[in-house]
Amino acid sequence: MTGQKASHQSGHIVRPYGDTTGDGMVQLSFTLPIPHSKVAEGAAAQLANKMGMDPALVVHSKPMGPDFTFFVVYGRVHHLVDTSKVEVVERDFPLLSPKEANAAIKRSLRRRLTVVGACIGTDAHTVGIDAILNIKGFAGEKGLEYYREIKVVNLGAQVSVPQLVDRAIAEKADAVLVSQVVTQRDAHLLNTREMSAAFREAYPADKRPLLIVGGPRFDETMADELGVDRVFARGTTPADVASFLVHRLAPLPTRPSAKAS
Ligand code: B12
Repeated sequence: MTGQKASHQSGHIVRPYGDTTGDGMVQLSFTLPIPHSKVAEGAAAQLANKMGMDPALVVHSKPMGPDFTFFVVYGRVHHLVDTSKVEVVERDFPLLSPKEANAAIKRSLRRRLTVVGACIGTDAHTVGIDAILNIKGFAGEKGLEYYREIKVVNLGAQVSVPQLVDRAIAEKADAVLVSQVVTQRDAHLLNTREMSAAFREAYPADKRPLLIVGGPRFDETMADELGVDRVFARGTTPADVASFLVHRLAPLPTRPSAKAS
């Protein structure tokens, strides 16, 4: 289950806004492998034109070493955006406070819920997973370590997939939380697929822990493709994750009036 892929229902057509409503003005930045020069600026404008910006104005260009130039281009696009065709993963479970999450776990599992977290592969960016797990938390919310009914095992950075599987088995993990921040050469996708395949091999289907992956450049609609139960992207807070854990592992009895808001 990957959450609801919801599309916006209002059927609204919009265009970008720069100086006046609907004028179509956008700003784009990129780097070309050309030394800083007039020709480089012309090349940047040409690229922007080919991308549909017309007119395209190079408003900033800066040498990045001797052989590269960084540009900011400002210009008009003529495309329309139809918000009724937008597909996103909406939260399809209620957002709980730590108190509510603890109570649900206690009532449903009658033991603490164990999560094992790590940055896998060569990724050393621990700030994101720590934001979710460490007691100090993120965005004014306490992390999962603050939840009395959640046991957190944070393995830190550069954990190999076999190490992660072994530790998940040893800890009898209910959920495994993996962070991937580096996306060069699709490392985040390759590592996640390797991880989910290893868990499927190591566990019988009905015993496998919940697999959750997160990081700023993930596409939340890709859970099925990556073989995980949920993908969380930038801006995720600990309560989002705790609420999802409860929803999947310690569900509250359904109340007809409960809304996923
Ligand atoms: C801090 C930082 C570092 C620190 C990391 C320190 C540490 N202990 O984490 C240091 C200096 C070590 C570092 C090193 C490198 N970095 Co760096 N780094 C950053 C930086 C500036 C901030 C990242 C960060 O901390 N964000 C704050 C956290 C809170 O946000 P977050 O990670 O997105 O997490 C949130 C969500 O995504 C989500 N989330 C994240 N993980 C998870 C997991 C789960 C389970 C869940 C539910 C949610 C979740 O929840 C979090 C809270 O909302 C970014 C640029 C940027 N501004 O983002 C570059 C950046 C990530 N680094 C980058 C690079 C290239 C590197 C290096 C390769 C540089 C080099 N050439 O050496 C090395 C790689 C080291 C390695 N082996 O991984 C690139 C990656 C580019 C790419 N396409 O992959 C970036 C984007 C910079 C850039 N623009 O080039 N880096």
